[in-house]
Amino acid sequence: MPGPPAVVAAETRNTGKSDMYPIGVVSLFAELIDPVAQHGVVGRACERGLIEILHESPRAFTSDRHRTVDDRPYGGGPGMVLCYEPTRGAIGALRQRLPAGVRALVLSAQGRAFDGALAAELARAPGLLLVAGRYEGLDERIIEAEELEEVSVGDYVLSGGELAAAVVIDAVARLLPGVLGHEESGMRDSHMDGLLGYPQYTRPEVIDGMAVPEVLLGGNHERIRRWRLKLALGRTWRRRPDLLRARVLNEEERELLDEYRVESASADQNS
Ligand code: 9D3
Repeated sequence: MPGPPAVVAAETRNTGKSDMYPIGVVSLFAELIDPVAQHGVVGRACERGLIEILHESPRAFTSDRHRTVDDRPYGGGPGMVLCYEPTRGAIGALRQRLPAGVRALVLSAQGRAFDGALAAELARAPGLLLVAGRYEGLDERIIEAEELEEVSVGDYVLSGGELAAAVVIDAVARLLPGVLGHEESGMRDSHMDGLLGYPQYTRPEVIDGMAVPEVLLGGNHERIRRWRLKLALGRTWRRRPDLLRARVLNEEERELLDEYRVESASADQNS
């Protein structure tokens, strides 16, 4: 049931509420970001006026007959480069509609790695301006003149910045006041922060010979809490030791992780 586009042209901006978080997006392909703004947590935040996503295309700021937005790179080489004038035109139009002090980012494979700490910083800003490149990138002078911060979403090559912009929008929106319901936000500031998730199960109790762990059926909430914390610690230790090194463990957590290690060592011997 896709409704009207949630990513709207910049001139159709709503009346700005004080608790509204505006996000400007410069992109040639707003259609790639729109699904994120139409569904789930971000979709509801848009509907409720907690965030607003404004879009401008560099295409609208061309003056030649062919609406040229890109050109060949100086020095030669493959691909095309987004041109200075149309891109700055789109950025300028959005800046007029955004408050002073927005964080201005360009999504780029050459950027600093996006993570939860940066998402939290961005959520504390009065709004966000995201520039999504296509082709081989944008003319470097756009980044310099607009003082854009270069941000990457991971070490792999995408075809453009739009999906990365959608990732940033989703991660930031979840941290804005009022965006998550009580149940969801309760999960956020829990003691499991900075750890991978624990295993989840739902009905039926046994399927294809695989049973739900006994502890989860008993209703002993303290045992369940400790089992989940142990599994979260164990998985993080095995899969993401970098996350564990960045986190201080309390005494209970150290004990539970030691238990996990002992149990997984004896399990290794059995296999
Ligand atoms: C070395 C020449 N190019 C590789 C084909 C560099 C390059 C240009 C353009 C690499 C990627 C892109 C398009 N990617 C993005 O715009 C992008 C991105 C990414 O590719 N990976 C992770 N995060 C991001 S944010 C934007």
